[in-house]
This record gives sequence, C-alpha cells and structure tokens, in this order.
Amino acid sequence: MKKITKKTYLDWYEDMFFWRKFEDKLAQVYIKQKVRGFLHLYNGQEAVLAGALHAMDLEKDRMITAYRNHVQPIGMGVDPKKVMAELYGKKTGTSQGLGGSMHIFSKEHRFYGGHGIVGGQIPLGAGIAFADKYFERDAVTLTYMGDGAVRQGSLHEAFNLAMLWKLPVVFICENNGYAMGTSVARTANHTDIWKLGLGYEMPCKPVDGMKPEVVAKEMDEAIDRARRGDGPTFLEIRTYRYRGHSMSDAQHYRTKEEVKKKQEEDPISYVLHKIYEEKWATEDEIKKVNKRVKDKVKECEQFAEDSGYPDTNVMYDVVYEQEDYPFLPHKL
Ligand SMILES: Cc1ncc(C[n+]2csc(CCOP(=O)(O)OP(=O)(O)O)c2C)c(N)n1
Ligand SMILES: [Mg+2]
Repeated sequence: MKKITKKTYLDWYEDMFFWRKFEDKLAQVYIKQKVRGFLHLYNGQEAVLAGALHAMDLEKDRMITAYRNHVQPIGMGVDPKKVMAELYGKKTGTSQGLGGSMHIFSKEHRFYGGHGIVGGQIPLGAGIAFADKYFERDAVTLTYMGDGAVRQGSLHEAFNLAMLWKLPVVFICENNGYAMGTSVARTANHTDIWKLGLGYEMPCKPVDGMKPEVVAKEMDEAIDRARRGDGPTFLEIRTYRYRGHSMSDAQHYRTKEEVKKKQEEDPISYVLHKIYEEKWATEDEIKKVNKRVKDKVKECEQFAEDSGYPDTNVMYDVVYEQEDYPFLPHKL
C-alpha cells in the first residue's frame, strides 16, 4: 500500500472537510428549492471514501454505489462544479442536468453511478468486474451498498458468481445503522452483516469506518487480492450518517443523543486531532485550508447558479426508443 504520511493526513482533512461542506451547501440550497427531488447526504461516512481512495489505483480502478453518491465522483476526479450543476439540474452538469442527485455518473473517471434501486448496483458491479476479467483488463471494481441492500436476492446471486469466477471486485457494505428508518437489528436475526460472505467462502470482515487509515489498510488487502486474481472480498464497514435518510426525514427512529454520541467519533475531527497531536500543521495553517475549502464550495455554487437549464428539446433524446413501436409516435 502507498505509505500513509503527514501529507496523507493533511489531504484527508482537506478532502473530507470539502465533501462535508459541499453537502452542507447542498442541504442549504435544497431548502431554497434550488435542488429538487431526493437528496441523500453522506455526512459522517467520509472516512469510508477517504480510506478507499488511498488504496485504489485511480488510473485504473472503478467504483459503483447507490444513491448517496455526490462526493465519491469528486474523489475519483470529477470536477465538483459539474456535480453541483448536475444537482441543480443545469446543462453544465455531469449528465447535462438530466440525471440529478441519485444519478451522478462519469465514464471518463470510471464512476458508474448513482443507483436508486436498492441493491440494483450489486450485480452491475460484479458484471463490470466480469467484463474486466473477460477482456483481461487490469482493474478492480469497488461495489458499494447500504445495510438495507444486503437482504436482497441480487446480493446472493452476485456473491455466488463472483466467487465462482473469482471476479476482481470488492463488495463493501456501508453499514450506517439504518435503512431509511429501519435499524439493522429490526431486519435480520443477526447484525454481523460481514458474515454473509461466509456462506460463499468469500473473505469477509467488519471494519471500523470512522478512521480512514483503518479503511485504507483493509481496502488495500481486498483490492490486492482482487488484482492478483484471487477474487472478491466482502467488507462490512461500520459507519454512521448524521443527517436523515434524505432531506425529508423527521428521524423519529433515533434520538438526538444517539447522533451526538456518534459524532464524538467524527472522522474529520479525528484526523484533525491527529494532525495537531503530531504537530503537522498549526492552527493558522488549518484556518487557511478551511478558507480554501469554503471558497471552493462557493465557486461550485456560483457555477451552478450561473449555468443554464437544458433545452426542452433534448427531453426525448436520451430515453430508450424502439423505432418500430406501433402505438406511440416519437416525440409526442
Ligand atoms: C428495491 C427497492 N426497495 C425499496 C426502495 C426504497 N428505499 C430507498 S432507500 C431505502 C433504504 C436503503 O438503506 P441502506 O441500503 O441502508 O442505504 P443508506 O440509505 O443507509 O445509505 C429504501 C428501502 C428502493 N429504492 N428500492
Ligand atoms: Mg443504511
């Protein structure tokens, strides 16, 4: 694995803080109805992404996830201005404003969405890895899912074939404790999600998801296994989301005290504490980083505000059309 150095921690701090502030901004503009539809935020889960990116080869490896998907593409190299514009539904967005919140996508950066059907991306991730193996391409696909997705049949079918064919894939369950308002304990007889790998003899384990260096180490081992042809791994990364499931969640299923308690393990504060403890930066230097982050978020907002909406005549250009379909004329 690439060494974890002072620079790694400083980068982790700046990246995670940017992702947090980017999403705080989204929450603000959502309330002003600048961003519409659903909006699922990642606040609290940032170390899962920071650790993974450290272990990945960003020139080759791929990522696919569910609908909590705004900051992952930024980590993979997509311009955050374009992500913000997509959320605003503007034509300068990653999908020309036609996808929106749950559907950020960038083929160029090997980020394959953004999927709203719970568990739908699990076989897709295995399929991408199958293509890489079939065409002998050196790439590993990180396939993320929530704790709410692991009871889907699609997970078991994908696990079975991925193991049988030793596909270059890492399956990652981001266990944030809840699927909408349903806790993990209410959905299954046991709460050790990682054990689902055992039935397929897939290497699997639980991982502390609040510390990026712990995630990086486990992810590195899993990516390495996939890259050398030894097949998939299943990691249950234990994390927490501070905000509601989406913006319209009254959160009656948990107490404010529970959220506060979990925030004591906050990954950004944890990394900052380490930076100060090791004397890797002064308070003034951190203030400069914070200012840089806030300016960058402002720039993204301004870009999205200033961009135009897509032309209405593109509305039917990106939907599937069967040309000889008998009943409906094209472009109604
Ligand atoms: C197949 C399917 N069933 C139900 C839903 C409705 N739904 C949307 S999100 C969600 C909860 C998923 O929770 P989890 O997988 O833990 O992800 P998290 O939101 O915690 O990141 C449900 C049930 C859906 N989108 N798709
Ligand atoms: Mg969940």
